[in-house]
Amino acid sequence: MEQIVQQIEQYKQEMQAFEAHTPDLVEAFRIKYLGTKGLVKTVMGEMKNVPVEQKKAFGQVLNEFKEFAEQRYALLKEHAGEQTDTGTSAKDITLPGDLFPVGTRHPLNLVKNQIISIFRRLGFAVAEGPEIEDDWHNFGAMNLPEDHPARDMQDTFYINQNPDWLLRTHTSSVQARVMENQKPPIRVICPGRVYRNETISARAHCFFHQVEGLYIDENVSFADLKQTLYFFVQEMFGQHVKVRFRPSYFPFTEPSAEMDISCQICGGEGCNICKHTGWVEILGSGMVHPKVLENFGIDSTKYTGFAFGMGVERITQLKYQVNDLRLYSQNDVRFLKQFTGVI
Ligand code: 2NL
Repeated sequence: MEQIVQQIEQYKQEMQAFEAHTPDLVEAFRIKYLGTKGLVKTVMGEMKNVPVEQKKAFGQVLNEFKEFAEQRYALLKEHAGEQTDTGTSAKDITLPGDLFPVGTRHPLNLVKNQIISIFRRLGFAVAEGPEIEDDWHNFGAMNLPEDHPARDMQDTFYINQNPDWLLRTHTSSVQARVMENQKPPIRVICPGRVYRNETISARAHCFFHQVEGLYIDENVSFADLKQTLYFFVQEMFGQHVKVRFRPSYFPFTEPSAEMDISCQICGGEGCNICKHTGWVEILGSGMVHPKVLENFGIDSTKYTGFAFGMGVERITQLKYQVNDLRLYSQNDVRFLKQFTGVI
């Protein structure tokens, strides 16, 4: 087998050196290598002489040889005529060129940009921060007690222990940095990737994308929270959307509430997406806990604030009916291409 492999290598070198400036020469190449009595066919005939245990490896060599010959032929064919000195070309150079395939924006980025533009109109600035955080900015400052389950190794990816560095589990850490560096009034949203140690499935992933928001000033009330978030979903989903708030609990807000919108799939009639309730949860929110304010030297008797956090995947799922989280990171162009034309 070694001998024949060497022979193949030699043929490949010959093919590489083969020059064909005219269609006749290209045809000669085809007959010599790819014709019914060509060298590729001849070499393939050697398969019957190869011992059984080497057949698989030899098959691979053969396939690769055949592809090489075909590619070389295609290339010669394409360039034949280009270097003729007759002054005429086989190509019509006045034809319009081939269009470049144009990519699309990722659906998560489309939705993130829409969210940002809605809050921009309400005067929110955009802040970004590191994905690797320390314990204080991710947990401590947010009023999460030492024994809170979110701090558990099972839930959080730790990069280092003592001092603790971790992959941020929410973008509250960015808002913590804003509060560290700015005085109220503060009005920011923080979009970004966050990480949680989850087993990957259609409904859970080890990373997802959040937009959190924070508004601190004098006299900021729960009514402001409700109206801001109501405005947001109307801009995002349409004027007809209904909202409801349910009491909830987060260590960093008090009181806390989750916001549901009327199901965009069935219009509130009841379907699989809303589990036949007519409502789907889209975000968590609440009035910033006084301890969180005080952690940054903000006088909680003078200032109040509201905050919220939403998952970009969730909003995208509701807007575009994407029902498997894994699609977002598989980079399958059949999925991504469906968002062509959405700005
Ligand atoms: C959720 C819930 C929430 C916040 C995030 C926040 C940030 C600061 C202070 C207080 Cl700096 N709160 N963020 C508040 C309530 C809920 O997220 O389910 N997110 C996907």
